[in-house]
Amino acid sequence: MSITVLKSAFKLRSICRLQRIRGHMMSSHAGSEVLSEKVGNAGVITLNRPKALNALNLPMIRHIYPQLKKWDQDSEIDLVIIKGAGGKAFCAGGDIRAVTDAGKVGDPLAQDFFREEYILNNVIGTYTKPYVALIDGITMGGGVGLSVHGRFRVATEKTLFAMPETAIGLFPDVGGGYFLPRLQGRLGLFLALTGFRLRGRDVLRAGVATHFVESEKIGALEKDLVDLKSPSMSDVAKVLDSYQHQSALDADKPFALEQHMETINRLFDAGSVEGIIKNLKKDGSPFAKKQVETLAKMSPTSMKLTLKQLEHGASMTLQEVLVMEYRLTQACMKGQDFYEGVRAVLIDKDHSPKWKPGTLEEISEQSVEDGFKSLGEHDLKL
Ligand code: QUE
Repeated sequence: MSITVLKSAFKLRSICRLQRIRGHMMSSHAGSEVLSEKVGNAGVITLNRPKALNALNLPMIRHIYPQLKKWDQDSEIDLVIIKGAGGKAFCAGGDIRAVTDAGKVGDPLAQDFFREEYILNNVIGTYTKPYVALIDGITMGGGVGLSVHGRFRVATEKTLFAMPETAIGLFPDVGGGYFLPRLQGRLGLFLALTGFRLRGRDVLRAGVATHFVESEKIGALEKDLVDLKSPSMSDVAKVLDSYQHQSALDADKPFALEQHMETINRLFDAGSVEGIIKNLKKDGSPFAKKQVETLAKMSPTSMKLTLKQLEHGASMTLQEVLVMEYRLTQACMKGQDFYEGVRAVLIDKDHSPKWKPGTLEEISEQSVEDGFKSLGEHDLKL
């Protein structure tokens, strides 16, 4: 063997070893950011980045996805539970800052993150075993994608739900185009455009959660669930129903949006963002005025994309919606508002984004349509 061949063989081995070390570091890193364990007959996933409110990053997605696939085939596992560590959040969103950092320098993370996140959302939406998301705390954006497509979503008085993406120049993704238009009346469009926050029992009343259980009972509920022997969907439902029946907190408080639902349904039915804002201004009620103020802060481009996303999504499957949303992420990565929104809200925290274009009137129908165009071989495949 020549010296050169030996040298390159040595080099190759070093590279391989380095990659193995890197792989170990990545997996142990991810191992601490997500805990997965078998407890009784249950697979339990704990999102474990409490300081970041359990915001979802790519290593976490790469841990959860294969785990869920494996457990769906594992005869020892009868149900899956997903929860957040730290007591404050289930999951406050995606690690969007890392995504925009990558987008700026053309790093593939910007494509990989959304692609793999949506593939994970689809696995949850098509899971064959009972999937229980304990959304006991902040649940926004990416955290909604980890819960809302699952069979059971348990809210508590600590649940704070929002799809706030129009504030950062994005749009309510992770299947927002699927579940939002399926909520009562125009509630989903209202939540999508304004980023309105739902709390506690209202998350159930809106149809985002399937159950409401007091936070202090969540530990006992989890124990009862993992102790079930070969439970069916309806066995799991029975346990959740019985806990819900024992939770009377805020039971006689009306839905916070109840008195506004008729207004929302009428004013958000305009078919264009300009029309909705015109309707709200004409209405002139304190509630309508407040929504005009909120919408004035949102990215005009995001609002136009969002309206179309939900209109299309209303008659699409979850899979079709995720393909559409992946196209929209790539359009947002090509524009300016996503970077500017993340800067203003998550980096500098000045909450004064300078949107481009700055007004709805400046945005052409064509530029909105372009965001929905096929990416050809780069389209998301499910
Ligand atoms: C709007 C958003 C997001 C947001 C705040 C908004 C969002 C998101 C986060 C977030 C929160 C906590 C974290 C983190 C990100 O905040 O999408 O990394 O630790 O992910 O007003 O759309």
